[in-house]
Amino acid sequence: MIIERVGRVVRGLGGLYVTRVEVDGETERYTTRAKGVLKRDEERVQIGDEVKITLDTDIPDSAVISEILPRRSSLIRPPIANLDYLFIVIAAKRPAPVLETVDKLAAIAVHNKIKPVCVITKADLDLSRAEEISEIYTLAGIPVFITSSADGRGIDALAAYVRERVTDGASAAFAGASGVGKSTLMNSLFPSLSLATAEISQKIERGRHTTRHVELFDITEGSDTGFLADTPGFSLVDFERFDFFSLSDLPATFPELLCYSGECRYADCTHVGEGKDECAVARAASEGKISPSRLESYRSIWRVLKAKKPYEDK
Ligand SMILES: Nc1nc2c(ncn2[C@@H]2O[C@H](COP(=O)(O)OP(=O)(O)O)[C@@H](O)[C@H]2O)c(=O)[nH]1
Ligand SMILES: [Mg+2]
Ligand SMILES: [Zn+2]
Repeated sequence: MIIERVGRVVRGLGGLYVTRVEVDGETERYTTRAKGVLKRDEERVQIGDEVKITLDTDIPDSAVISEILPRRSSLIRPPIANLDYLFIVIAAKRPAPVLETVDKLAAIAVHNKIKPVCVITKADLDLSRAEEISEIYTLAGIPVFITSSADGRGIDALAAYVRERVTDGASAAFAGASGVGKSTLMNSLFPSLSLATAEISQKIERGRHTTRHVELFDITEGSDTGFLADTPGFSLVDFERFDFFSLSDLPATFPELLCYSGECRYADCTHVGEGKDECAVARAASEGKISPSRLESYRSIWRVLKAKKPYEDK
């Protein structure tokens, strides 16, 4: 008998996909192939996709993804569809915090209508730096959690936030540079996940980059579950090619700067080269109403997008 089901792609498996399906309150997982057209670049199946699968109950392993349901969002890095929350992870120390990566990820999230949340890890190594970073993102209107998997700080508060919001099919991913402690943090939040971390991989003498693929995990049982993804860390080089949106999309991704841009002297103020006399955004930064580091990131992204050739501007 041929049947059709709707489910969510939770994992890639060497060209195949694991699709999670709810049937009468029971969770089933099918290893599925993608129909031919769903292997091509633009239409390629992504982890997080809601899909229709077709299978013949008389033939084992016959499940095929026949349709991708409309996406709420789709990211390139990390490669994942239908995210509702992006937890942007930065370490207070080791590796040294680079705020521009946080700002780029937050911009990408906002552009894709995904809610950004800033999570500072390793507060045990430098609490005062963690607090400084926290102030920057609080001022930017982004929720912030200061955590340490070493001493347990902030873990319960973040777990409660995740449990309350990432439910009923909602999904969230943890993203950030390699080694900031994403996998360790997810294990602290939800011990049943038991994700591989650099700590563990050193013990078993493998390489340091332990999270290689995006995978969605259920965080509760049944149909009201939320999904949580660990993602491979990226290097700063990945961010050099900032090909996620165009220059005209940039202002809306820094909402707190927009509050002041109406007061700039010239309507076409870029907030990049202009001084405090002309630019109300520069003025607000000098007065501490917005964080200078956020404005710096804005300017740096602006320059990258400005330098792109028009045909790349999509
Ligand atoms: N001191 C300290 N080290 C941590 C903390 N969280 C993670 N680490 C260490 O940071 C390293 C990288 O962690 P991992 O979770 O694999 O990072 P990922 O690449 O972001 O997934 C490991 O050696 C962890 O033990 C923390 O809160 N405090
Ligand atoms: Mg990891
Ligand atoms: Zn301006």
